[in-house]
Amino acid sequence: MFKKVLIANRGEIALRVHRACKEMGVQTVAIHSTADADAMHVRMADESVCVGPAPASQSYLSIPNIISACEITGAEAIHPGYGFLSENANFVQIVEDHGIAFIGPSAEHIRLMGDKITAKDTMKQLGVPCVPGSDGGVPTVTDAARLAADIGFPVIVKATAGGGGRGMKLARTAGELETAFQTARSEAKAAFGNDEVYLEKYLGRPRHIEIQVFGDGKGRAVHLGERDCSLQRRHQKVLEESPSPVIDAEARARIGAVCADAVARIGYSGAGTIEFLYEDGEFFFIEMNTRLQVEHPVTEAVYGVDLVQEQIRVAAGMPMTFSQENLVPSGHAIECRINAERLPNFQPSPGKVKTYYAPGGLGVRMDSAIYDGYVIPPYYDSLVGKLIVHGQSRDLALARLRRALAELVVDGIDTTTPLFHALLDEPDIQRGDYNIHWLEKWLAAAG
Ligand code: MV4
Repeated sequence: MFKKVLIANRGEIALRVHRACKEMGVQTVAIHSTADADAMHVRMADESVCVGPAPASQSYLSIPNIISACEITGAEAIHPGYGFLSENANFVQIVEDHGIAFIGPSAEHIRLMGDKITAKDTMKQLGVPCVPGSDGGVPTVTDAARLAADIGFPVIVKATAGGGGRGMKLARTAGELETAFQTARSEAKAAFGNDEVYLEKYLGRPRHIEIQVFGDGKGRAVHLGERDCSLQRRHQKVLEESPSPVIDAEARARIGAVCADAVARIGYSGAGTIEFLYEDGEFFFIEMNTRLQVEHPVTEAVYGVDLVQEQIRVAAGMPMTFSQENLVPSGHAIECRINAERLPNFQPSPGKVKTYYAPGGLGVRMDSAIYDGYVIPPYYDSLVGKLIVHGQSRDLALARLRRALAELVVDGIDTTTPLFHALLDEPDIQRGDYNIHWLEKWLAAAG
């Protein structure tokens, strides 16, 4: 096992990784920007290194500074958390070239899944069901028109370097295709320096369901069921739950086995998430994320595991403790993302937290790095906490969520907490009857 791990992140996820390390007897090194000198992740870590000024491009994204921090402190491994450098294959290569272990998949697997065309092609070859569409890239409008006529409208044009909703254009009819194609191309060129695009049948009212997978890097892999992440605003998840209200044990076992088999066969190492659109009882692969996700705690609650400790073990060359038959889901978990944002427009609301009181009690987990008197800097994303509840049934989890939200106090700034109280009053949410468009429609109707 590693003696010392550097955590290349900030906020709640840096604390999350620190906690996993301490329980394993591992020393931690925090990195921080000048804006984060008073941050909880710095206070809690065994050591800390300032890696640059406030802008992330000069601190949390500065590869030379982070490598230097490792060398100065003698950290043997880096945990990237999510965001920042977590899916940067170039970073992973540099880390490994310096004899430092990266706690995550190989640079090759990150690169493979980062290119959405090769990811989809790979998954299709491995027997994972995919959205009908082009086989690979579409070079010209003429090709796009011929393919779209085949697939049937509406179609969606996606950038191979995109993902997470970036670089997509919808064409409802043949008349809209040329504009969609050219716009997708030029936006992709500008945003990613890569204008390659592909075509998919557009699904009108799917749910976003993702499968958590975990591989040991030696050809063994397991799945840990699904998360339903359909409640999103502008491609940002707002609330996630596991299990999905629409997936039964048989469907879970079937798609889970397909996913575990796929990642086993590519020799994948560590945590990964296979994203699907789910419509009319069918799964359609869209993307794979090669990182620990924000919403991993709902899976941890339902399966009773520590995904971060397992990541660290596998990165240290130790065997995976998971086996498929020992991974038995129990109960229902829901996560609410508490953002420092002002409703109804979700404008960022950084500033001083006067009072913070975290909810507690049975089945309640609050992952946050804020504290009384903490000043939320304006430079980073607005997530300030995740409230995760677990109960024996979905109805009990919803009741527990209502109770825990009522206990939460974050004074001095605006947060998205009132949104969750309102959502819990909605019959559709209570029934689990929602798709990827539900939240935006509801917010538009609320004005
Ligand atoms: C789609 C789609 C409909 N049909 N692909 C958006 C994020 C990216 N990961 C994939 N996205 C979508 N791809 C086909 N073929 C609709 C979306 C989509 C979406 C997906 C998941 C969650 C929220 C969404 C909101 C708008 C569009």
